[in-house]
Amino acid sequence: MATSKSPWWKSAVIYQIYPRSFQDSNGDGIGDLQGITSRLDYLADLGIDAIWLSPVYRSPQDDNGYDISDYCDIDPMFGTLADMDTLIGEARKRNIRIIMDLVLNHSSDEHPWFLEAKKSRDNPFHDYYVWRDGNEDVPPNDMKACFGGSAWTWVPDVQQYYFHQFSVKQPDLNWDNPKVREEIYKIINFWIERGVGGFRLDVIDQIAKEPDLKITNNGPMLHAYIREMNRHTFGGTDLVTVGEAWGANVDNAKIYSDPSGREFSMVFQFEHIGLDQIHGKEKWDLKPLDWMELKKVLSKWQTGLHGCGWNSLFWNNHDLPRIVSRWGDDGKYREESAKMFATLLHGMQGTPYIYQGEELGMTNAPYDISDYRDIETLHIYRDRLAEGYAEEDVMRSIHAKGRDNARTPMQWDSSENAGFTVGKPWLKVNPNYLQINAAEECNTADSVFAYYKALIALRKKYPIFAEGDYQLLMGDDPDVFAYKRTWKEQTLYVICNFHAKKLNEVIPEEYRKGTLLISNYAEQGSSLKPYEARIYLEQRN
Ligand code: TEU
Ligand code: CA
Repeated sequence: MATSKSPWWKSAVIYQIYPRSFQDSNGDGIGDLQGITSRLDYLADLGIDAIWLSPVYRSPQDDNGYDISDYCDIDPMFGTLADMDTLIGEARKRNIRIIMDLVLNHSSDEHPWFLEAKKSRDNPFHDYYVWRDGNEDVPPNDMKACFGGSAWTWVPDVQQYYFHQFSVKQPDLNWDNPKVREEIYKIINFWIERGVGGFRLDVIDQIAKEPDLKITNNGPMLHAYIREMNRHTFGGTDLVTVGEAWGANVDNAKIYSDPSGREFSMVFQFEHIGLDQIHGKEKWDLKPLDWMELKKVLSKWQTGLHGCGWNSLFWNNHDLPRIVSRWGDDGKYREESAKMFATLLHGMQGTPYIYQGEELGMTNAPYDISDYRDIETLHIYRDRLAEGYAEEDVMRSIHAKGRDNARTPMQWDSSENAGFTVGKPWLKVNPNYLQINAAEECNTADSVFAYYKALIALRKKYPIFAEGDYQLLMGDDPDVFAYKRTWKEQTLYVICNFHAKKLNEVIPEEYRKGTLLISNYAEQGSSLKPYEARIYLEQRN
């Protein structure tokens, strides 16, 4: 429990659900809302406070729901508004809040606004989107879309190009049009009235784009738009709001998450996530993680926002590969490394996010290209082959970084399709579900699941997890990631071995003299075993 003046989300743990991959209830091979409701007891047992639900709105599913054609209805594939109300109500009974994913930078090209907008230049909806003149063969500039090709698509009926930062089916909304902003506030208030607990705002740093200047994120009007949205919707409520911002740095994160509450509760930023790609290139251009850099970056965010902003803490989401496969060991030390990463993150200040299956130590899924479904993966495969890359190099990148690594169905038990569906799953189940599944782990005292559960319980029990400051220890040590957190008469020592090797260096006695709160090994020596992690609590006087 945080202090009385602290908002609830400062001591909360948020669990992300990717609905199409969580639990299917009707055998069509696609996860749905009734499926999620049926698994709420599992989440209550884990101890989480809120669920961030990836989009379930009506959508043609070009980008798995991040292309919305009706913001105030549920896609029939996922259920109905009544199912959503049931989920919200059943979750509330278990003290779990539902956080909706708002995709406000763009809509689907099948949204009624866009269907109107592309009819004629004088259509009242035309200016809901971003258009530029040009001629059919020469786009306004050379900006590229995230999922392949130009960011500009020609519409013969209006003799103009529309702008899209993502796929051709995700036209960018024009936030400079006050009517668009009003419509957006209505949508947000619709969900607030339905009883949701907050919002995750997709690529929010890209809404104030200035395509003529080739500005995508952090446009000049960005914070003005966010503040206006805040005033007209969630401002002054106890809702949690988290802005996804690939372009955030410590300085602007303080603006986004200023404790005055003018913008958001926190931002979801990715600086640590880019540390295993070649600088200035794409995520597919792999380089080994520089572990010292990871220490530096995470520490910078911890000290940078202490007292003047708020961090989101995460390794995983629906766009990222699985952490044990990425930076840990998904073979021999799968469990130890999964627990070590959990310790490192959950010991920090901020709100931890757990992405479905992370609490089981789920791994990447190195499939053939024909087994992947993600629009981004399929594009990069085609584009890179066309550019002359060797197929095996492209596949190595996809196996390391492809988004479907995170999207394989949740592994519930050892029955067919891991208990995810009785039908044919939309994306292949990872064959390792026989060893890695929830049923097994819920019944095992030292499982990854049990470890996450214990970490969550510690955050609830000791306010120091939410409140304490941060100081990096053993900063020059190439193997140990250690830090201390101080609050009132308490100090927390978090000590982790990032590697598969047993270390020789002795951990100073001073760090080890408190009570051991948690560890991924049964016995603790003066040095660290492979991927060993510990948290000690020292109580003064
Ligand atoms: O992601 C933002 C984003 O920029 C991603 O495209 C990201 O760069 C990529 O996944 C990493 O390779 C958000 C959503 O999380 C993502 O699922 C959507 O596809 C995207 O926005 C468009 O809405
Ligand atoms: Ca279904």
